[in-house]
Amino acid sequence: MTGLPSSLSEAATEVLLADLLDRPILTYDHLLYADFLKNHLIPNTPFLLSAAATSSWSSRLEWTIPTTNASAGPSRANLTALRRYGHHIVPIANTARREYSEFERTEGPLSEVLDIWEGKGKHEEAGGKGLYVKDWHLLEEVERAGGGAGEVYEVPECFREDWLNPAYTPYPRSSLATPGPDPASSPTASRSDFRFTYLGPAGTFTPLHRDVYASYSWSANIVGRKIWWLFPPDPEVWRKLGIPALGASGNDSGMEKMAFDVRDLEGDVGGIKILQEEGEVIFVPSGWYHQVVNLDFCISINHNFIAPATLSKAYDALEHAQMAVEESIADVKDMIRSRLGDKGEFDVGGVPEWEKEWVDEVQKLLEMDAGWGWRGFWLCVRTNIKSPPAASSCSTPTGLRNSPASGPSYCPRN
Ligand SMILES: O=C(O)CCC(=O)C(=O)O
Repeated sequence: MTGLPSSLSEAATEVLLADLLDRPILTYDHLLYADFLKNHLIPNTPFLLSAAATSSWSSRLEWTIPTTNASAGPSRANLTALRRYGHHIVPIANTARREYSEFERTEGPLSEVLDIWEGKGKHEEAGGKGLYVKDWHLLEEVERAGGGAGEVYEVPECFREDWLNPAYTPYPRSSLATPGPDPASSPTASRSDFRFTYLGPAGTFTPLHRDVYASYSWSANIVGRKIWWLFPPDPEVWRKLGIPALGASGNDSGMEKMAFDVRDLEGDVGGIKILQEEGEVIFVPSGWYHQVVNLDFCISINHNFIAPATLSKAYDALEHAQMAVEESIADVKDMIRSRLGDKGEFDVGGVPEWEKEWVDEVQKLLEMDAGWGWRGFWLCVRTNIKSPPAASSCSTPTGLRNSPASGPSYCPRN
């Protein structure tokens, strides 16, 4: 891509493109909700939607400039068009600098990052070629300013039964007990929705991870190409990636051995390597680890979502996270009991006083650690049952829904 920085040499690009199979997963021009449900959501398998799915999006028309050089791809990024959002405070990862299991991260106005990429601003590394704007809540900011997400994109039909995001409601369902600053009082992007925009030069990347809450995600390339590695929840694959075995307790010990960048691993580690072309949308199944490298300057939009057909996965993930929190602060339970003494055994509405305090402590940490607790989970279920997000043609027939595991909203463990 002319003009914009890149941390990828031609040789590095060639290596990335080298062992790609032609279309290793199915690609559809259009996918009906019923087929999505039957063939991908419930079996939990990935697929691509072709660029036809995004061809009418305003962002694809406005944020791209057609190229004449075929080897540079059909378009290049139009950063000038993004300057209307220059005042947004965006999260910025420096993918050239690793910090523990993440990158060094800062926040700043989008206009400053655009300046650096366009050679007008200062950054210690020439052109800011490692800088990656990640998890920018662009759509929420647009809505908060009185606009509609339609000024940027339209959610593909098959992804409309989304229990995490406000695709068809005027305001984000920010009451889902997700952590983050109060949108009204903070100048920074809020954390209340799961609709993200990413932009960064060739070579910027997202390390190996799986998505929060056992959610699914879809990701659309507005401009540029990405390489994806997708790894199914298979014990043998996980072993090669250094991930503790499936079904191990919720305890995250051992995760420090997990690969950060799969390009550093030797031999065949399994999984699927996919080239996502400009305009295409990829579906990432729940619980699949994945890594992404930008081959060109890329702008992409993605949603994480939870669907009622597989609600029990989100329930299980939260239960595991709770077990991990309980294990990690087991000593706090004894401290509470000895502080309250006999008074703590006093029964309030069927639950001893010490247990109420312990449950509150666990839930507080769970919200910080897993992003939500049981209150947020059940609020999400109730909100979506009362006011379904999608037309009935795009929602799971009742008989196919997984009933969430029964029981009270929180089962204390001794
Ligand atoms: O595009 C990227 O860099 C990362 C996207 C991703 O990991 C996701 O959608 O879950």
